[in-house]
Amino acid sequence: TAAPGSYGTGPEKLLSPVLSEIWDEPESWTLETYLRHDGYQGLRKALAMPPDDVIALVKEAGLRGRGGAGFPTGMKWQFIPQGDGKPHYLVVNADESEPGTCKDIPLMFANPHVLLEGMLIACHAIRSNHAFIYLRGEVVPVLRRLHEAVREAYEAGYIGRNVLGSGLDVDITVHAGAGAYICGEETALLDSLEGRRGQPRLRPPFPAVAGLYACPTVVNNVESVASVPSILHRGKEWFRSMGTEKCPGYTLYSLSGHVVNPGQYEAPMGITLRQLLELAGGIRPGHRLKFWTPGGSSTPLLTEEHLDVPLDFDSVAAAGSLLGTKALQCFDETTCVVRAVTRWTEFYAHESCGKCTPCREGTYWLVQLMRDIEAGKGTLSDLDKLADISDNIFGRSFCALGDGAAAPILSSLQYFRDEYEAHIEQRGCPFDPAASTLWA
Ligand code: L3W
Ligand code: SF4
Repeated sequence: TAAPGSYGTGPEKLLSPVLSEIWDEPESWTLETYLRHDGYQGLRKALAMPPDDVIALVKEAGLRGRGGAGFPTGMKWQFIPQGDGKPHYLVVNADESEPGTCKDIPLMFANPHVLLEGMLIACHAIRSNHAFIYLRGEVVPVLRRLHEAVREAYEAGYIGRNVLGSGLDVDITVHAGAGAYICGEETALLDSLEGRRGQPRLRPPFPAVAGLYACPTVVNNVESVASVPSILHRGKEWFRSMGTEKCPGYTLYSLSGHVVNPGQYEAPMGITLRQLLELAGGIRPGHRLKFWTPGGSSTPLLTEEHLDVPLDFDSVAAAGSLLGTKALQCFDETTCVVRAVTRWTEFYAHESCGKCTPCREGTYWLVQLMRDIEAGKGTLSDLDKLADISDNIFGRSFCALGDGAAAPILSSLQYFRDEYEAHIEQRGCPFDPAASTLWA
């Protein structure tokens, strides 16, 4: 493990373990281990500061949301009205379900206390007495670990009445969802938490104005909240010494697919996929990168020509995609792009909540067309239909799921139209499915 710092001179300098610093420690998830590594020191500092100063510090550190959109965390906290007489809520979005996205679950599993500490700091900042963790329900081991960490923190006086003698009262509730991807959308999550069917609400009003039980609510991703304690403990200059000017700090990049050593790589914002692959042993021997996703399957595909794009929100957007959740799924030249996109399209059609017509109907038709093309039963005019339906979903759907469904299709047509045409002309898939099998 290398000390946090700027990178550029060797592979070991690329890593900045902060969130993952104690993951390899024995029983890293216990309060005892966390306290041995400066645990809850950030909270102590925060409690000695007025809430607005905490918000200003997080804002000046430049932390941007790690759940996909990159919205400035401090600014979101600042939206919460003061003196409005209503309860304020903090809700942590732990419903990690985006294909390829796998950072929040290991983070909570290995070090649940860093999340709890971040939540307590956020509650102090936004003047909230009740925070929730909305966890993807399938991950029962993480649910148990969170329950145990919350119990430990209550017993030790970090959660509950008069936290560390500061006068702050905070309760934390862990809630397990029931397995719908749409409940990762912040307003659907709130509906689900209130006991209703999880479907997105119209925004505005944003949750900061009318969120949980129609009260001002901050909804933050797990990694965003877990990044806060070290900012309090080590300072905004330290945080800003890593990453880029507009996108400071470190983050978790999740490498998967045809990579020699897939896993979590914690590095400064703005590292490139080429550098990450160097750390991860590269693409499997004898093969080369064909396409990849910067942030899960909702983000437009990129190719080998984008290996040197800095992985920060602005640079990836300038390259025509989105950084999203930093789920870097890498596929080598043996992968049929039509097959990969078909699987993702089936996922979105299955997870569409049905509230709006472009997504509900459009994803159904996209699946029919993609399956036909993959099976060699498509026609060239189907490619125009695919693009047309995708255009009618993208930007015309009620929430981001629709855009996410259209993104892999539109980008794969942009970069690999010849491969779609080959399926049509050869009346079948030109690839050997066994060749691309991961870890065959
Ligand atoms: C108050 C305003 N608040 C914006 C808040 C808003 C939200 C945040 C960002 O989607 C993306 C999506 C996925 N007053 C505000 C305001 N806010 N204006 O800022 O909002 P937004 O709309 O830019 O994004 P979002 O709805 O949070 C997130 C993409 O991330 N994504 C995610 C994948 C899935 C997971 C998962 O499985 N856990 O994260 C991947 O790319 O497609 O585009 O809080 O309230 N004026
Ligand atoms: Fe539901 Fe899809 Fe419309 Fe979102 S875009 S509201 S998931 S139907």
